[in-house]
Amino acid sequence: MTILGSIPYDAAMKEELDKAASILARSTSAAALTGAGISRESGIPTFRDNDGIWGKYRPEELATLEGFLADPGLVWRWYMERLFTARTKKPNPGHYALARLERILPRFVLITQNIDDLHRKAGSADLIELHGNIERFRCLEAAHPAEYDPGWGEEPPLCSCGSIIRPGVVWFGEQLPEKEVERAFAESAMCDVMLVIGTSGMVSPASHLPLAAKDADASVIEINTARSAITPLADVFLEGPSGEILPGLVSRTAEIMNDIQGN
Ligand code: BJW
Repeated sequence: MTILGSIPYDAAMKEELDKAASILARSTSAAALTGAGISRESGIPTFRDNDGIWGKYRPEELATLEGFLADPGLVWRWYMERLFTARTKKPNPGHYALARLERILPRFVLITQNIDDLHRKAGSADLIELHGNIERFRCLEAAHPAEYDPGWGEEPPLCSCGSIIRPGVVWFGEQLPEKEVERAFAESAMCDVMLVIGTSGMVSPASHLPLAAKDADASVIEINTARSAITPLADVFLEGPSGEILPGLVSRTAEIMNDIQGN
């Protein structure tokens, strides 16, 4: 891994950014894995930073099936509040840059752990949502999908089958959606470069995807405001906010692609 040494920060950063852009510009199959950090500049808190969600709330009470069964109303109200907040948030330049990357690279798939829908709002089309989506709901017993209804109240509503409706997100101890997780591992094993953006790499199985990419000889480019569990794997580590770094990285990638094509 190249680390930023004693050379001035801006020069070292430019060199790293060029290196990352050059890898991306030559890729034939790219993937990205995003986490909560990419949405922080949209005003959505992360989970494990100092001001993160798990510093204020107990995951075992709010993000497990056991917690939901113990107090369905508490969990329901928490997700409704987060749903209404998420709806007021807009994609930031990092989300838009990834949507642009999908348009310029020959092949690009975006794998996200986020439930906030901001990648889709930014225009990313080939999107794998590993942990569900805050806009989706299903019933507990039969997994019948449910559409959000503005008439819903403070307690989880009932499905037509009689079972209670739960948020369509993945809680701790639950399996990830099978098709999504299978495709995410398949894409990771076949990509030649994986961008890893704004994730602490603490939660499995998502945290295994960069390893799967690395095992298949892909380059790993990480963008994060701090070192993470993924950093030791990274070929290039771009330290800083993704909303600032990604637009420049994608523009530089487009320039190099143009040069390669002789334009
Ligand atoms: C920036 C930035 C900026 C900031 N720019 N960067 C023991 C018991 C039970 C289970 C387990 C166990 N040990 C392991 C497990 C498995 C468990 C797990 O991994 N737990 C670990 C925490 C230990 N995983 C699971 O349970 C998963 N299921 C599973 O494995 O099934 C099989 C199984 C079953 C039973 C037993 C064992 C295996 C399911 C995981 C579900 C995760 N769900 C959540 C909540 C989703 C719904 C909701 O939002 O309410 O998903 S938890 C939360 O963490 C959320 C996230 O998607 C996920 C990952 O977090 P992320 O995105 O990495 O955020 P942070 O906050 O951690 O990091 C932010 C990063 O951004 C930081 O690095 C910052 O520096 C950076 N950053 N600003 C760039 N501007």
